[in-house]
Amino acid sequence: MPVTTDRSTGTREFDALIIGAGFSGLYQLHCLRDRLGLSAQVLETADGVGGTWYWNRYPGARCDSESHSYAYYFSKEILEEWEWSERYPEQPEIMRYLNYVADKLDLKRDIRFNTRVASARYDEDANRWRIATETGEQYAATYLITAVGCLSSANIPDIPGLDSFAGDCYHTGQWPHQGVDFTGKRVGQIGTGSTGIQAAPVIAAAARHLTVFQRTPNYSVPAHNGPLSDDFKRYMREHHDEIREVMHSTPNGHPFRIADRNVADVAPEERLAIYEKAWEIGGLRFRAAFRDLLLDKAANDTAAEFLKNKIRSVVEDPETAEKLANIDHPYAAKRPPIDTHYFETFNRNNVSLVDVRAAPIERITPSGIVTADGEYPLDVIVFATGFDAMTGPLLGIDIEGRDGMTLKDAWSAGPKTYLGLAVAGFPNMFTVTGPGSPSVLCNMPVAIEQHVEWITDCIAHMRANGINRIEADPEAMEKWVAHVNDAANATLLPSVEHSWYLGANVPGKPRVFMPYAGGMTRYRAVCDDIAAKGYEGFRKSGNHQDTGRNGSTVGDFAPAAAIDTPGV
Ligand code: NA7
Repeated sequence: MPVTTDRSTGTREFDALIIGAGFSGLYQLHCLRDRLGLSAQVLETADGVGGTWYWNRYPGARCDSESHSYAYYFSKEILEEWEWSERYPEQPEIMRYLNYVADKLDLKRDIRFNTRVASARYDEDANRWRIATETGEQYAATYLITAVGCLSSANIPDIPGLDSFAGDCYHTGQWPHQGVDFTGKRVGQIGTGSTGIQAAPVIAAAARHLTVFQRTPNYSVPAHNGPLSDDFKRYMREHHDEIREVMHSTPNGHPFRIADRNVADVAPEERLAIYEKAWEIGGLRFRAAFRDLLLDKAANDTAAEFLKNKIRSVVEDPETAEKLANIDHPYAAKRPPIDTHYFETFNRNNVSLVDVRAAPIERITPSGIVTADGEYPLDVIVFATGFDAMTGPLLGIDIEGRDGMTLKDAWSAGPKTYLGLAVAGFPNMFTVTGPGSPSVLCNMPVAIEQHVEWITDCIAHMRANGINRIEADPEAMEKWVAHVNDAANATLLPSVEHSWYLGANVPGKPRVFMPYAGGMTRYRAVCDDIAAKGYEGFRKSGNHQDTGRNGSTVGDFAPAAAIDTPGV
């Protein structure tokens, strides 16, 4: 409920407005409304909760984090009540989970669905954020929290002739709710990232024919998904605290530790045995086999070679196998996919692979896709072409801070944030899992809980200390941006040319390594330290006695050399 509604303007006034009703928006609403007692409202484009998972309903959509770690850990009751059915949660099960949480915490009454935020403008005189929706509704609040997700802005390549296609076109991140019937259809799938690798086997099983258009070949490790045993479910129920402890003490927020050994520490036969075991276990755990896989190219080469040999051993046609295994980036330097029978799919006689790096896509016609090698007739095109990641959802809203500065202008050379949480010139605005934070390099719920709790504590601190305005100091922000760059450059991550971590998948997007690669444990410690020092590196104003240091006295962050294992 709004605190008040201004009768003359119809503006609904709140303490806090939250944009987005996914994992982060739901928890942020709970914290601000139920813990701090603020009037808070979530504005959400969709007609239900779920965020990224609401839209990503494509065939095979499943989380790559293991289900027992893909959950809120703030509530023992929720942990004890909810039971996942499989090792990796499928999209419909995640939707059931988020609806269960929203209902249990009675959140939906404070979420306005079917409401897309068009603009947010900071009114300095009133120290209020003024928000307008696409339908012209007006809102105002002291605090603005963006919970818009990192991968929610679909990227559809601008291929000539796209509009002329006579069949159906779908982007995996905007999938129709009624599903798509592929029976008897010739389907073309563009893209072989995590999404395409999940979707291809499921589409192939339903379609008359599937043509996969591959630009960059990709590694993938079997997920080994399956139902969870009763023993494992019992283990989960009885060991929440230990599981949380592992997730909070590893750089990537997953429920497993990264091995404390380098590739060079073991003999070649032992190394092979370790990789074989990791392949048998499957999933993202493979990359935890050695601690230096993302730090040392020679170490990475051993994993890359192992994985390429696996492709060759699975795919029967040698020419297809070579196209799939012709990978030129280090393993896990792009987001490493995990799969259920992806490479096996190319052994089906209704599946073919087209190398569009060798023969690029030239245009789309009414009847199919034309590459330099000729036309591929199609009834359906599936774009598994990814997202305008991290900045896309934020820049999709016209956000204007102090002195008329827009976020678009502030980020014209790439995103700049302090801790991925705040931007100089945008007071009282907090960006959950924003660029410059571990976000997509971490198991997302762990990153989300840390951010939401930090923001909640910060707002509580402001209210307890008479601070009515908090804003990142420009110098502290520049230091953080430099540290984010150093952290990335200490790893192999920025070495990949076509990577959405760098924004390279979107034409014209500035190439800046966006997530923080220094690891979640280190990041959490930095955030806690800054809060303990009275929100060091932030400018605060109000009727307060500032116990912390205002402005730019913030010290240097840990040097890049200290970054041992990146949080990927
Ligand atoms: P990704 O990982 O960005 O993958 C997109 C794929 O689409 C990738 O193979 C791209 O090739 C390909 N692509 C994009 N544009 C084109 C054009 N114009 N022509 C041919 N191929 C193209 O997105 P996903 O949805 O798979 O995964 C996103 C994240 O969601 C994932 O990392 C998880 O965190 C969950 P490229 O590699 O650019 O050559």
